[in-house]
Amino acid sequence: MRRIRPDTALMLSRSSVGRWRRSLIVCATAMLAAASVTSTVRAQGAASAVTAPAYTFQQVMIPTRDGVKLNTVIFAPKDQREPLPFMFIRTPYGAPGEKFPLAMAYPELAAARYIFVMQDIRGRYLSEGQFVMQRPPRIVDGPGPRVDESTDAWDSIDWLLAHVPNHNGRVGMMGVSYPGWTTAMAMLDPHPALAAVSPQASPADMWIGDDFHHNGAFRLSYGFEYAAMMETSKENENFAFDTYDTYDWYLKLGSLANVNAKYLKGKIPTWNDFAAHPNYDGFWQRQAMQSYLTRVTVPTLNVAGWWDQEDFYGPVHIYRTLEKHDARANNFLVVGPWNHGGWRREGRALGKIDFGALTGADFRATIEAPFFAKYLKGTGDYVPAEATVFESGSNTWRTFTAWPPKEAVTKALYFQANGVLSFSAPTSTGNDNFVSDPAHPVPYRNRPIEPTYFPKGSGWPAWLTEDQRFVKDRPDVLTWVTEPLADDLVLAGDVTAKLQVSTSGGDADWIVKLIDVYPEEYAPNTKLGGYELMVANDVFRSRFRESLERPKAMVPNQVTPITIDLHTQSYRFRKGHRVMVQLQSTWFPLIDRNPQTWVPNIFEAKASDFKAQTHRVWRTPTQASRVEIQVVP
Ligand code: PG9
Repeated sequence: MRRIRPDTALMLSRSSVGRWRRSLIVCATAMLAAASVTSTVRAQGAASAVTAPAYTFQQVMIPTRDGVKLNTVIFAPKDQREPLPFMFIRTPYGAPGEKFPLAMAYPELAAARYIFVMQDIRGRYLSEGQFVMQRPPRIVDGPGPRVDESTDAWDSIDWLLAHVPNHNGRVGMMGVSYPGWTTAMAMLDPHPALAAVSPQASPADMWIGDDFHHNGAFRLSYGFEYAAMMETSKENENFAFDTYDTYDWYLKLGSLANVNAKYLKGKIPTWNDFAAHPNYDGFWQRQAMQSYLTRVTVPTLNVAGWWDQEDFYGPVHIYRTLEKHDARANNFLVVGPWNHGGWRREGRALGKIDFGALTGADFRATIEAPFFAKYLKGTGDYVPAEATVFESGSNTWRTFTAWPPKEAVTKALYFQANGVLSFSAPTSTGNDNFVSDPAHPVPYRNRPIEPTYFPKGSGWPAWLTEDQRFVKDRPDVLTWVTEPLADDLVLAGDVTAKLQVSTSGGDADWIVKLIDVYPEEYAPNTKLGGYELMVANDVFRSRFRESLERPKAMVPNQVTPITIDLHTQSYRFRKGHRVMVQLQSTWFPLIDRNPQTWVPNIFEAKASDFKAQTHRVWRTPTQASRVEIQVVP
């Protein structure tokens, strides 16, 4: 097993740790030697310099209500004279040590002066207690555990207010992904001093749409590798693959029952939970945030990335659910052209796609820092927009008074014969079909598929922007495409696939991808000629079409409606580009293989249950398969 201690990157999502750790360490020595650090960020198009003071370091064990002590580090400006607010981050990835290059990780906030506090959550790294993956909120005044991430945040804030000098009585919390989720947990039942939060890429529901499943389809490579990394020891420990291309490793694994039989031996609680709870039962429902999001307790800046490979559903869902309770207009949304946590980096490009500006630095300087300054210090004249979204394609930031925009209208892109996609419904009957063979699943990204957290670099962080031409010659991928667009087509809002499908088997997965096809001659970058960029996508496992809790077999060869939420986007398909829809049934090894015969629990399927089946996608005037998109004029 390879052990990686991401001690310099606690605030970042796990998947970005490797890259950040390397770049931060390279600069750390020089940076820490200097009394102050200057970092240049672009703010609303104009270059401006921010200077961070030097910070002191202190490490303490904060006691919580059940006696468990949490390892906590505190950085305060060395020259602090005035009372300052706290900026509090709770992480499972290891609170940093004294040499942490704070001003590189948080240039704008470090320059703006906060008392930074970073803490190992219960059971991780140097904290006491037991780690529970996404510990569900306790039932207030009810039976069950008396502590959760919300009480740990509360108790820690109480302690900080009593023991750290020269604070102004206000606390902000923020974090990306797991630390974003701990931020959201703290806001559910907030300490009175908690004055502003920014949950960034926080998961909201691990069965519906975040890291571990999408619509019940299990995210095998992510779920397996993350659970093993988190629960093999108190510190991150990557699973030791003996195969570089994990596509081969997972295929050789065979049935998911072999994971415990051959490798994990029942020792990883989260894997055991995956296997014991294949459906949307009480286990997942208790953990999901939906039922707890009943009020906006403090000003909340929700942040998401359009190409987030881990948690895109979560932050958008949290925003939308809170919005129903936001009478005082304190709930805001920002979505940029980022992968998981991409806003903590420059944000100029993702994979081969260039967004024309330092979008991460722009966000931090013009939205995040002013947001916290307003609510934690009462300074500045920042007025948050309801929704700030980056429109990729035109590469511009846009603001809206609601998301999706009130003015958006729904248009349908219909599947037609001969691979045609058009805005008019089909007039004749037919279907497109393919054989899906679990022995030869379609790779979700171009092979070789390195381990998700491969220390020497992995295609995982940017896979959603990969050129989809790599599956062009697969007979088990269906494609429909429009003519070149006569005008720009501006998608701003939700994307939904409405399919009419049948299968010769007892179950099937449906993966739909909405794609922007660049012109063959693409002047801005000739190397992107014909590029196929995924704009929206997701998977649906047929067994959950009628009920997420009680799965049901498909009736062989019966045409069945399936609706797939492809989420939401802000994207300008430029004139001359074409719009494409691709449909396939496997996305391996990100999504586990569906045996395609009926078994009650796929985690217990036998090798002989996996069978090739013929899947059909129907297009008739009355049963028209289509992708609906919300567009603005
Ligand atoms: N996506 C990661 C995660 C968050 C919460 C639970 C499980 C995984 C992360 O990057 O932190």
